[in-house]
This record gives sequence, structure tokens and C-alpha cells, in this order.
Amino acid sequence: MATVIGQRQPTMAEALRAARGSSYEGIWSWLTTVDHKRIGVLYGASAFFFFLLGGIEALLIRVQLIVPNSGIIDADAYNRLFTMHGTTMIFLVVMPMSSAFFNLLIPLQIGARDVAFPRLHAFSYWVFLAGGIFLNISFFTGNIFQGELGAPGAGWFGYQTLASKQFSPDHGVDFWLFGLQILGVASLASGFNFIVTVLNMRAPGMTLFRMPLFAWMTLVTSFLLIFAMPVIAVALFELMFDRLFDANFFNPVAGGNPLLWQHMFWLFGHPEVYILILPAMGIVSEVLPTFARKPLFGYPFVVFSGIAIGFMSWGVWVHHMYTTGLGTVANAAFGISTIMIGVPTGVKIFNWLGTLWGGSISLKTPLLFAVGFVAMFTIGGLSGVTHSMVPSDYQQQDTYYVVAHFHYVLFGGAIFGLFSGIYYWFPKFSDKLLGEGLGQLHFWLMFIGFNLTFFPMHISGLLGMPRRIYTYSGDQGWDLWNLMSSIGAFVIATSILVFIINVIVSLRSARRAGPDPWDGRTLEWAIPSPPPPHNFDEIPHVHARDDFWHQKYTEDEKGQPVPVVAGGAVEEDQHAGDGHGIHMPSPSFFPLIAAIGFPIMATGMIYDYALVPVGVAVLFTGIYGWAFEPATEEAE
Ligand code: HEM
Ligand SMILES: [Cu+2]
Repeated sequence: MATVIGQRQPTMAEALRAARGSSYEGIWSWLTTVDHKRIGVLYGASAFFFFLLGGIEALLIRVQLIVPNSGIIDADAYNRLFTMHGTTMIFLVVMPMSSAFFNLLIPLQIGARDVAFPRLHAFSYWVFLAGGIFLNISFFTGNIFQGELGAPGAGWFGYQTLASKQFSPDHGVDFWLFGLQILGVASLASGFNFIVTVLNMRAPGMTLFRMPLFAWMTLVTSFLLIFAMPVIAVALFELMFDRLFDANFFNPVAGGNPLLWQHMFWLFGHPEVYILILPAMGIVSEVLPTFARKPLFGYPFVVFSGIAIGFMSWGVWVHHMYTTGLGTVANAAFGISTIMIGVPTGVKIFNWLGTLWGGSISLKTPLLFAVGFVAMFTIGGLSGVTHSMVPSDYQQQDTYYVVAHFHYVLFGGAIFGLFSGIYYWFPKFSDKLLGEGLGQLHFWLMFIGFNLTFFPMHISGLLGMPRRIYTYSGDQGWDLWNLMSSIGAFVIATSILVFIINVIVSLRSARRAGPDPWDGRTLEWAIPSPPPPHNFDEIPHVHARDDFWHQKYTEDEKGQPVPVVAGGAVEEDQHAGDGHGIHMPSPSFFPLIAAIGFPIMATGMIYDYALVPVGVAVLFTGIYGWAFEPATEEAE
């Protein structure tokens, strides 16, 4: 860049922005991006799309169950619908939506310019997308002209021997097992990346106990991911051998054991449910302090209870198997360990209430969803405690009482928490606030619809309605409850429509949100909205927990916040970032190429082995290119 006498020299950041301008435009820039913020947007948009798919599957289920003796959907199609609904909501909605927040926020919250392995990140996104598409393609592998769906129909936990070749002869379950294997690769890549990023990339002064709660929950979740995904991967390999190569891991006739599958699935499955809820718990722990204008009550206890949950989640899996005949001793032991895991969860709930207590509350939509999370998750937690009691679980197992329970914790918990995060951080990445009026309408419709759908399921379940039945007779006393549940499901659908309208209207509005619309506490609110590609012009130097808040406010004798400088302007820390050039990773298409190798391999395993080496070649071409291309771009 030519220098003209007397003209101000562009800063490094400005030179970089000028240099980088072009690689942020157009579809190609999205296909090659390694920017954690953009990968976060991709994760979020894809997960929301799958939420709509999973929601449509749920609506079809509720249409079939709205009245007794309905024949709108036949038993086979119904089995495939709830299997895909459950699998989609867990692996293609809650997990990737949590990843969206990890990607968008972690480097900003810990004061870093990027994640530790940007290309690995892009790779994890494209592998996730490949796995999600591969799984849903299964719908079209049946004889469509005869209305036969090809999707898996053995439930989201694929119990044996229902999921064996004998009882699930078509390729549905093969798509399920290879789809989950591919998604497992994406989760592992992301898990390792965030462990290294959180432990190694923090800004000077950002000690672990100055980190935002969300960063802590991301760390715990990432550790759970790298230990839980291999467990299900081994089980899925065994199922693959049983289905494709006539092995007998789970075949009781040939000495195998169907219960082995249940042990392995739930040894993964219970840590999995905490992988689903801990990110939402982290989000709520960020939102409550901001809208109560108080620091999080009992920060260390919230951190340690999260860590405790991470460890204890490995010792409870048999509570899914009380009715499989493992015996009193095993059941009692796991009953106790399950009750115990209620303690750290309870600690969190009381600390969230303590944060609100005495706060100056501004009841904005992010807070409404956060409070909704706390209330609904508590109801789900309480029914969970009733499950942990072995005798009462004998009554509840495989009934709609269980369906009610996991929707209160997964929908009332995880989904409400994720929506709280969407309304909270939307302005940070778009510079637009989501409409408050439509936001409140969205919340109340969803809150009412949710309880109308799932609360009656406690009753129909205790009245003996089994889960996974595609219809029921009219003399069981379940009619009213099912009618309420189905009406509720459509109220939920309406609330999602309101949300979509809100996003479109807000993105089109000219009103700008500015960098700190909520008067936030953590570093992401200290930088412009949307954040520049390199996040921070200068790496911040952190002096306290909620550092940005303490840069804006001190406290008076009553502990009330007093603005440091009128308007909350922030002094750049002149000492930080000396000698730091801004090196950002250059865009790359090799992670995308590598990711494409996996569905090719899986298709080969199901239909024609000749395709497998093609998939392997594509994977290694991508990895080879990625390994040998220049990693970063120098600022000019
Ligand atoms: C959008 C509103 C939703 C409605 C109306 C709904 C409805 C249902 C119903 C009626 C079933 C039971 C099917 C049966 O046993 O026959 C079911 C199963 C299930 N749902 Fe949902 N659900 C919704 C959202 C969610 C969400 C957000 C999640 C998770 C995050 C979820 C996870 C599951 C799982 C794991 C199953 C078990 C599937 C199986 O038995 O294999 N659902 N859902
Ligand atoms: Cu469990």
C-alpha cells in the first residue's frame, strides 16, 4: 500500500480488513470459511432447518394421535416418524445448535482471535452437515410410489434385536448407524477443538475462574463429547458387523446379548443428555445476571456443580434399564446414584434463583426464555426423580409419562435455553435486535403450547398409555389428554412461525443494535457488532470476572453499580497486544472435500463396496491438501 506524506498510516487491523474484504463475499466464501463466527452461523442455520424437519415429524405424530383408532398414518410409517423425530431433535438440532453458540462465542468470551484449529472446525461443520443429509436421504430409499418410507424405524436408541437385520430388514437402520457414526466424527473434532481453545487461547489475565460460565459449560460438554462419542461408536460398529457381516454381538440365539447394546447405548446416552443440557445451562447463567444487573450468585458453585454433573453422569445409565431384570442390587445402586445427580442440578437452580433475587429485573425476551428454562427444567427434573425410584419406574417405563419427562428437560430445558441465547446474542452478530413484541408473543405461545402438549402426557402415561403406539382404542380414558397434546403441538408450531417472522422483520429493519444493547458483563459486548473478522484489534488484558462490567462500573457503598465513565465508554488497555501481528487463517475448501468422503464411504458400505475406496480417496485428498496449504495470511 503506497504511503502518502502527511496521510495517517492505516492500522494493522485496517490493513487486514482491506486485504481480507474479498474472502468474505459470496457463496464461495461460505464454502471455504474458517472463521469461527461464520461457522457458528452455518451450524445455527442448519440446526434450525433440522428443527423445522423434526417439528414437522412431531406434528404428523400428533395428527395421527389426535383421536383414537386413527388410520391417517400406518404403523410402519409411524415407527419411522418417531425414530427420525427423536434422532433429529437430539443429533441434528440440540447438539449442533449448542455448537453454534460454542463457535460464535467462545473466542470472543475468552478474548481470543480464533479457535485453536480453525480448519478442523470447518471440517466438523461439513461432516455434521454431511451426516444430517445422509440420515434424511434415508426417507427416500423406500418404495416411495407405494408410500413406503425408507427411514429407520427402530426408535432413537435402536434397541436389539428390533434393529437387527432380521426385524429391520431394509436399509433404514444402516442409514441410521452410519449417519450417527459420521455425526460422531463431527462431535469429536469439535470437542477436541474447544478443549484446546478454552484451555490454551485465553487472553492474558483470563484465569479459569474469571471465565464466563458459558465457557466453563462448553469445556465440560466438550470433555463429555470426547469420552461419550467413542462408546456409541463401538456399539454402532458392533451393530454394523451384525447387520452387514452376520456377526452375533446382539443375537441371543447365537450367544450374543441384546442387553449389551442397552448397556453401551445408555453408557453413552446418559452423558449425552447432559451434552444436550449443559450448554443451555451455560447460556442461562449468562442471561440471568445481565437482566438482573447482578453477578451470577454462587459462581464457583455453579462451576463445580457443572463439573460434578459431568463426572456423575457416567454412573447412572442403568436407570434406563430397571425393567430389564438386572436385579435388586443393581437397580438400587443406580437408583441412589441417579438421585444423587439431582443434587448438583438443584444447586444450579437455587443459584439461578439467587441471581434473580433482589436484582433490578428487566423482563426482556431473553430473560423470559431463561426463566421459562428454569421453571420447565425443574418440572422435568422432578419427574426424573420419580423415575429414579425403581418401584415407581416399573409403572412409568415406556409410557407417555417418560415422553413427558424428556420433553420437559429437552424441550422445556434445552430448546427454551437455546432460544434465550438466540434472543440474547442475535444483536451481537447481526447488529439488529429481534423485535420485543414478537419475541414476547413467541415466548408466551411456546410456553402455553409446550405445557398444553406435554403436561397431559404425564396423565395419559400414568393412565397406562404406552409410548410408540401408532393408535389407541377409545375406551382407555386417553382421548382428552391426546386431543390437548395435539392442539398444543400446533400452538408450538405457530410460535415458531412468529419467531421466523421476527427474524425476517428484524434483519430487514434499519435500526442498529450497537455493540452493547443489554449493558452486558462479558468481553463479547466490548467489541463492535457484528465483530470484525479478527475479533479484537488488541488482545484484551483481563483483570476480573465479568471484566467488561467492571470496566464500565464500580460499586457504591451499597454495592450498587456506579458508571466509571459517562456512557459506559471503555478504555483500550494500552499494554495488551504489543508485538502481536494479526495473523488470521486463510479460507480453505479442503475441510469440505475431506468431509464429503464420509457419506461416499457409508453409501458404499450399504449399496456397493466399490464406492468405499472412492470415499477414502476423497477423504485423504482433503486431508492432504489441508495439511500442506499455507495456514495463515500475512497482513500487508
Ligand atoms: C416440537 C414439538 C414436539 C412435539 C409435538 C413432540 C412430540 C413427540 C411425541 C408425541 C413423541 C412420542 C412418540 C411415540 O412414542 O409414539 C416424541 C418422541 C420423542 N421426542 Fe418429541 N416432540 C417435540 C419436540 C421434541 C424436542 C425439541 C426434542 C429434543 C430435543 C424431542 C425429542 C424426542 C425424543 C428423543 C423422542 C423419542 C423417540 C423414540 O421413541 O424413539 N422432541 N415427541
Ligand atoms: Cu439417563
